[in-house]
Amino acid sequence: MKFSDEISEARERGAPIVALETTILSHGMPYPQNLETGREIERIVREAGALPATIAVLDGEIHIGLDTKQLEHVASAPMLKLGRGDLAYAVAKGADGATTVAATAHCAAIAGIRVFATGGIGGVHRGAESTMDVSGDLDTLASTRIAVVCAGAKAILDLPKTLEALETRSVPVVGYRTSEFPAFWSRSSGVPLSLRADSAQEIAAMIDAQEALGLHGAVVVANPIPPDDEIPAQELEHDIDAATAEAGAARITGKALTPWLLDRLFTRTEGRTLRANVALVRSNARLAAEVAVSLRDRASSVRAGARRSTPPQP
Ligand code: PSU
Ligand code: MN
Repeated sequence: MKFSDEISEARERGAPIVALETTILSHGMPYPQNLETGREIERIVREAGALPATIAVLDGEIHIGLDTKQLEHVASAPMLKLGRGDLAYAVAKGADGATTVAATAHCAAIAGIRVFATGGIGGVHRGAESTMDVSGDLDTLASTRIAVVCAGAKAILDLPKTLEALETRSVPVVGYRTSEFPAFWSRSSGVPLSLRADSAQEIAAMIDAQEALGLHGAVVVANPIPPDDEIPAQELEHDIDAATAEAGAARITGKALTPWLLDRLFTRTEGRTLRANVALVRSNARLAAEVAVSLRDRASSVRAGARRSTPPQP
């Protein structure tokens, strides 16, 4: 693993860090909007008082924190799409690859990073009862200690089944100021959530408790897209159904399916889904940074409390 100077210094002083993934840039958005988005979310994380650690595999090395040229390379050059199961291959081959939620979560967790911002997590695809297409993100979240801030799961998925699968894996999904699972481009999915938090501090307390209880899975923070940027679900339903049918007819499967559907929706909606996608990633980056800052504040107040309660040495 290669840490950027900034991130290795941040780790040493316990500064708040937010991990960011690269598959959304390299396989989820066209160039140059992807590069602009990558830069902007890094800026948002900084503004909120944390440091952005964008993660990718370059020449077989896992980079935690990218410089300007590396981010540009990720956004413009061909990249493998790396799930957790592809990391070892990319490292051994000396390849370039963008990391999915699963691979980013794994790399962030082994780097000791506790908070990660993305767009939407992968999940159970529509028609999974026959295709068995379930994103590797779900099993990774079951066994990886990280908090993932997302706008729910992409509405191209089967959202009720995705939530069921998370529940089976004991992955808590906490709505941020909502009691509904958000549907990525839309705020509402009609699928209720039983856990809700109304501040970054509450989320940080939950992450600390998850760790204190010895639970090794992720916490999923579901942050609905800001109201001004959302596309109401009923306006998208037809395009999603049509794009899903087109993918079936064109026999698009496996790793290619999610990027293909996102691209089809971008075209079908004349860029509306991309604008919404960028807006929700920005909002997730901001909330993730606030959570990372709260976690740092909690840790420093624990240390200050320990100092106060230590009896003076003779
Ligand atoms: N959200 C987006 N765009 C994306 C993805 C999520 O807005 O490109 C990516 C994430 O990296 C996620 C991956 O981990 O899609 C899931 O892919 P699959 O369904 O093949 O597991
Ligand atoms: Mn899949």
